[in-house]
Amino acid sequence: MNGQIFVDGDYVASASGAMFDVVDPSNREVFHRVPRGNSEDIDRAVRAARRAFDEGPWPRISGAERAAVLRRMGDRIAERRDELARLEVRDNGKPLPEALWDVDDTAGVFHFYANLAERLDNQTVQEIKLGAEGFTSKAVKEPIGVAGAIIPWNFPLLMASWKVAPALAAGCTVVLKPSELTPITALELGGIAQEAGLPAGVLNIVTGFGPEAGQPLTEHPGVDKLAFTGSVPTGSRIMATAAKDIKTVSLELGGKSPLVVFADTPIDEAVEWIMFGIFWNQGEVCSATSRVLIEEPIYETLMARLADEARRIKIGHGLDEGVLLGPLVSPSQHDKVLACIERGKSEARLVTGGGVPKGLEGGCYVEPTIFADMDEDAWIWREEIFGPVVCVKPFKTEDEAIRMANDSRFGLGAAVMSADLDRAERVARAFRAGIVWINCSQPTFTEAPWGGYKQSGIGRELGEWGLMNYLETKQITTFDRSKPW
Ligand code: TXE
Repeated sequence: MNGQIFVDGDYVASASGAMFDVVDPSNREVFHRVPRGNSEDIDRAVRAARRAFDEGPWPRISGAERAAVLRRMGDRIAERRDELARLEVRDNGKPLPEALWDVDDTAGVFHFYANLAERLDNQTVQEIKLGAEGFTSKAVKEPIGVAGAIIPWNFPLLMASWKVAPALAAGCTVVLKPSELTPITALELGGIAQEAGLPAGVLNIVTGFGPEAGQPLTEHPGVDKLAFTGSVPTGSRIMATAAKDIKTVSLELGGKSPLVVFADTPIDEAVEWIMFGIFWNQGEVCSATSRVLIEEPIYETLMARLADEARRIKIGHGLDEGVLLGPLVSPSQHDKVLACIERGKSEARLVTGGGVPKGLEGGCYVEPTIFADMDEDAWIWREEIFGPVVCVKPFKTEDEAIRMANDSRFGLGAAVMSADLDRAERVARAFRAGIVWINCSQPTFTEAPWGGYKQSGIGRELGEWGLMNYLETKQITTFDRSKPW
């Protein structure tokens, strides 16, 4: 928390010395200031990363050696669990138990990729059988180079780990640009890397705004690969910029994920997962199941239960005991979500919520909000809101549910609930989405692939798929004259 960027192994002052405010969304007060990084800072960071990659040793040491550093980073994060979680609550607003969860997950991600780095030592060379006499061939996995990582504000530390840990495991070097709304915990990763013995230049962290720091990172010729999580318009801009010099990109973008509930689902379970699927992390979750489709026989009963449960959610400061819904991340997101809700009121029936909770007007709070009776072409049904707002519709048949669920430009998550597992599996296969949950919504596992179909993104993070993002495949073919031609 020293107001400096992290470049070439040390916290240093930014080029311009300019700073920007970090706001606590529970009271809209400025509680910290961080450097307003610009293209000069990015250039310095990319040069450091370039040197650390081109001259090594990081890409050339064994996976086991890299694993030891990653493991120490994970250990250090775990040791600082409470402090990092409290910083996250202050910066992002989320309830402490969820922030603790994030920090645990982050440590887990570093440990997981430490194991994969170790395994890489035996997996980098694959012999290939050729049909031609005299030739032998092999495929060799190599780190892709310098990775530029641009991340959002909904899981500030965890999103950093989803990119930094696999990139480091692969042998890449990294320039990380955290969201301007939540820069603090990601910036702490610099000190954690230092303590873990990560060589200078392998991880660099520049705070700043999208156009001033993010854009120069996407444009920089020294960057080989861009990994981005955020909105569709920014993802599209990054992809267009990357196209100029053919950088590899992976994108994890927005969603409007459906949750289909069949009438044979036990009502209590349906209530539990629908609520968690949209109200967890204030609904600021790319895979939030924000469109709920309920089979007609249980529609009225389930709607009544949902409205009742939504009204009972404890809203408040993330550090207060028993709070399930904290403030949204920032005054601008607060304004945006409230404007979405107003638009929703003009095209749907407001079942519950729809405003700022009484007594909490000083912070960026929004009531858990449920809309019903909208048309399928209603804006509120189709567009991502990224707040605690869910739209509910009834359906009559399995085919109709699948059609409505898939009728979206997004395809990140989708969920189905039914006591009939054959049907659930059938529907799961029919979804056009990258992450599908059966009889639950949202549980996320470091071992399993994460990413979207359609406009929800390109590529997969987490698991071994996340590591592949940071590896190139090289063909080495040898001709042996002594063998028959
Ligand atoms: O996103 P941006 P914002 C959605 C959600 C939210 C909306 C806007 O609907 O309401 O996006 O949020 C950096 N070149 N999601 O404005 O702009 C920026 O600094 C390079 C969904 O925060 O996508 C930040 O670090 N970088 C999402 C990151 O991009 C640029 C999570 C994300 O910001 C840039 C967040 C540029 N030109 C928002 N402009 C999810 N999928 O989880 C901005 N950035």
